[in-house]
Amino acid sequence: GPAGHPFDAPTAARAALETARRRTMALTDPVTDADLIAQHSPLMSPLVWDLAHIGNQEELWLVREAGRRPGLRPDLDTLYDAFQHPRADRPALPLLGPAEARDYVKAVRAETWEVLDATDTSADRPERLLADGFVFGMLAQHEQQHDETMLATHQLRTGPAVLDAPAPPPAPADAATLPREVLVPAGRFTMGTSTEPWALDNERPGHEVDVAAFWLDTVPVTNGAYQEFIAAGGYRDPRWWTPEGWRHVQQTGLEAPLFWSRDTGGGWTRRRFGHVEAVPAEEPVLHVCWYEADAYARWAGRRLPTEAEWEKAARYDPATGRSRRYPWGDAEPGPEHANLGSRHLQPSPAGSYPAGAAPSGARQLIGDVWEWTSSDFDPYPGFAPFPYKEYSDVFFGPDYKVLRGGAFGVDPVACRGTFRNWDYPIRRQIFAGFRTARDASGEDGGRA
Ligand code: AVJ
Ligand code: FE
Repeated sequence: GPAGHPFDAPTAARAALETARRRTMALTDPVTDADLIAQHSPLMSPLVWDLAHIGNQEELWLVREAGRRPGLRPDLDTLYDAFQHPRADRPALPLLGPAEARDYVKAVRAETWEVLDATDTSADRPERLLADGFVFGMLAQHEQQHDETMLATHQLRTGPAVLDAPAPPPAPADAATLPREVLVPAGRFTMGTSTEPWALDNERPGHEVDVAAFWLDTVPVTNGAYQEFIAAGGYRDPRWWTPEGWRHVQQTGLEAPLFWSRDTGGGWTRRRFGHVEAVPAEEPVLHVCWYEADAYARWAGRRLPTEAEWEKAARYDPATGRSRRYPWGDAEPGPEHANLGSRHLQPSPAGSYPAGAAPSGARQLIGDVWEWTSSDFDPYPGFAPFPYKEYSDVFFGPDYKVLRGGAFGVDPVACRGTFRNWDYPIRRQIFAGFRTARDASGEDGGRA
């Protein structure tokens, strides 16, 4: 593990897999069979597909690959291969029913524990799949990623609420007086990682990147600020949009974030996991697509940060010249650092988590909302697909934009300063917001 952080792979693997499974069950146990089978949006799979897909991937990688065992239901592989069946077609497949899917994931997990007990996960073993228990960490992250997808399905679903969580704490007293933006000085930093044990292939290898000085919003753009863009006619003015974005707005009639409605007084309400409520002005905006984020930034006289800028702001420590695992240092995320792990079912108010601030003073880089960056999803120099091309390699290119930082519904195991997410620039059902940036060239004298 990283210097100074002894890593107990079997203990970490067991805990991460148990946490993921508790969450999977919490997202499916309170749902009726009819609702598990139903397709709540053509963008999403039926929940029962995600459930059995989680089990099938675990069978494939932990039972068969890591455990060298015959497996339980290799006949299910094609049914639950995401590349063979687009989401919209999945309800028509002969899927396992809710009870069968629950039995299946349980049976797979029982074998997983036997495999874990029998596996040497020491850091120095030459099989990269098993060293540091990587493949167990990979499957815990896979399950958590599908849990987040299931959370998005819950949000899209109409009808009575089934999920509940306490509201996040109010913003700290200094939130109202934070500087609008923070300066990130010019210079090289290490982007990505070659040492983080459970980092996925697209986060590797660590490499030096030179970043010019720039200013970054101290906190994510809030609902209140975004409402000013709406009120200023932002959705009706082509000056703020890329040509593709403008075409998209014209075709779809976008006029506000997904799940927002105008109330009778001209204000905004939103639907959030089955509850309708006033849109809270101080909360980071959520459910906007890349085109909306990009247009808002241009309207504000700014731009989205590049992926390298975002990571430098989140990881670079000017005092040591090192890149940290998280904005606050190398310690695992705790409730004082970030809104992660579905403790709450909404972002925390802008300015929250001073203990999670980066050296620059930027807050909430980790947690609350995924943050759109201006960057396409491209491989780092020296990238090698591992352990399968379909995790990242087949998605590289200009079709996808990178998101960073993780949202309230992301588990810490699938979130770190190097973690990369990606989606199409039109997507809004994901838990995405953004912050803006601007060049600081000539202002800080940072370049020799
Ligand atoms: C990294 C979130 C884009 O959900 O499509 C799940 C993660 N990969 N199963 C996705 C993933 C394979 C992936 N994202
Ligand atoms: Fe998957």
